[in-house]
Amino acid sequence: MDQSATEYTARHITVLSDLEAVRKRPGMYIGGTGVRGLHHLLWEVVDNSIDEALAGFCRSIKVTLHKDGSATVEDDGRGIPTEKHVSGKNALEIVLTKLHAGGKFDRKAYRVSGGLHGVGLSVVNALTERLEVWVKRNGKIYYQKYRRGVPEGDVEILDDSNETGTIIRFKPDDEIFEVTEFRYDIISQRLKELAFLTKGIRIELIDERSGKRDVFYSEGGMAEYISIVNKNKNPLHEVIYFESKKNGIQVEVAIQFTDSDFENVLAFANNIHTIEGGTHISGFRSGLTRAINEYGRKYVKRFKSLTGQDIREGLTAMISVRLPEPQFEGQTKTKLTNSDVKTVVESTVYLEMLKWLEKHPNEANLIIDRCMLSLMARQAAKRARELVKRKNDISITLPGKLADCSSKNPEERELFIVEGESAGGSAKQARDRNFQAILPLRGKIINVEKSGLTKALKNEEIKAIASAIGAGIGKDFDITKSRYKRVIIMTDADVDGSHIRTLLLTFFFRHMKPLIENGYLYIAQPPLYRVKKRNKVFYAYSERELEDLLKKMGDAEVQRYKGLGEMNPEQLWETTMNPNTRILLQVTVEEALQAEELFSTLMGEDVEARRQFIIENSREVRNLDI
Ligand code: 0RA
Repeated sequence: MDQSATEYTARHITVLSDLEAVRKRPGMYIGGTGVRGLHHLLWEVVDNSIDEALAGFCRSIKVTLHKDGSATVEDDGRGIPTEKHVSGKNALEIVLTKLHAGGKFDRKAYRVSGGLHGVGLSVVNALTERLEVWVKRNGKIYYQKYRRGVPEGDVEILDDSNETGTIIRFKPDDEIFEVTEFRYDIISQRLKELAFLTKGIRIELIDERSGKRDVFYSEGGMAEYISIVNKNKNPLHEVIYFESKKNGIQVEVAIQFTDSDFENVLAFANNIHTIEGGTHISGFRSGLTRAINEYGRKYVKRFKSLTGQDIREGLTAMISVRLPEPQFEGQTKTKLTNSDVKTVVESTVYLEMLKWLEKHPNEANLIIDRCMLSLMARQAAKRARELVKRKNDISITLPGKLADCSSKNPEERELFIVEGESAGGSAKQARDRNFQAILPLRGKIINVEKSGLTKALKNEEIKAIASAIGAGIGKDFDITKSRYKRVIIMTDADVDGSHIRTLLLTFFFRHMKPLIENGYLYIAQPPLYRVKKRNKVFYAYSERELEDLLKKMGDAEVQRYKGLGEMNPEQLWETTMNPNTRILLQVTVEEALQAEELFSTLMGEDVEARRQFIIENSREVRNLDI
């Protein structure tokens, strides 16, 4: 056999085997084939463009969602290399077909965006029905197209051009993905986040399916983000911002203290939101605690040593680190574990913060006063808690409105938290009183994001929930004492219901986090419609399900449930409470955090935006796997 023919076959085989590996186990590369995996394709391409921006070569990115289900990402970076590779192939084809293309074209080792996704464009290519790429570089426009990862021809030159950049258009493969529809809400939220993380970059999002369009651009980046988050709070000073680079680790921090009771620290590693924290957060905390204590001891009369907790009450901050090989662990792979990051962040925060305090003595005093106040409040709260514990143990006096269940076996006991008296009444009739308890909430529960634990504990509804569960609250919470194995939030499928659900999620997240971490917290899914034809009855849990049902059944009698109270007890039992037929949504830390984040940060006090969000998402929670 002739030499070049063998070589061709060998090369051909590796490309095919890379492709097959990815198509056989897509989950290994993109984490799954649901909504999350689908969007990973887009993040992989966008992260490449962001990398060009971070390297200083790209100023704008445009993402277009097309009517045919494909998406285009366009940037004005250097363009993917189009030189001839040693193998004789065009580098562009190598980048798009070889796993970890290797050597000069493999940017994995030093890429700093998307460490979680960083799987390479060849993975995207392998999982798409078709992909087209245009590269403007060296005065030309290069083009190539692929089908399910296989080139449909060589790289061609289309035209001359004096611009540079890359355009990638791809359509996710419906043989691979369970869902192939890109979601505007998910994409716009992430692009907005990326714009704040990469100051100066312009990111445009166009949805040709709906006509929606957004442009995200932030001159001030993280500092601007912090001032938006704190828009409706009372900041004690201008946003503090600093950055550093040591041992290949780049650190950016924005800090602002407010007079609110809450800590809000957002952390990112290589642009990934590290929900589970990690070494960058611990470095930040110890650096900040050291700087403030040192300043206080040096310059403040009658100063008392402050704990990290005292210092962080009322603190809003954002930390972003970028490093070559990030390591992630944890349930959602969002905990950064590189140990050298802690040292670098700690020393940067300590030095820069101390320097800032010394330069701004008036603001420094305000901050120290604020921290001392937390210290006193903490000590007072501790005394009060001890008193309460002795006087009436929270777990002994059950709330009057609780309709408890009779089973003594904690493994099967369930608590339904229901909004309103009338829904509470239906639920009491519907339940299996052997193992299901009902706690109706009367008034609105307060927004714990805006008030501390002391205030929260004065709220009747919160007190009732805490005593029914009987496992304490805040630092004293002990999951092993929980009187129920499942705590189920059951609210109406309307705006008010979503609002209450969000408030409850925020409360549980802030003050009973182990309940979520251990998988005890659930959301009930009542149906939206009852569809009846002759004597057959069906339930629809979304608008789409209703449409599908009506298509199948033709003419039928449709009843819309405006609230749980409108269902008779049998219907409520069958659709929402019976363990054999109901659909429960288990709440994860990620979801609770998302609810809280949406609530407390980006939207702030923008009531209309918040209302709109709740309307759009009140049913979406069923497939919130992002
Ligand atoms: C490999 C090497 C270089 C750039 C890129 C890939 C690149 C990839 C994408 C994907 C979307 N936009 C992109 N922009 C650039 C470095 C090129 C050089 O050294 O000139």
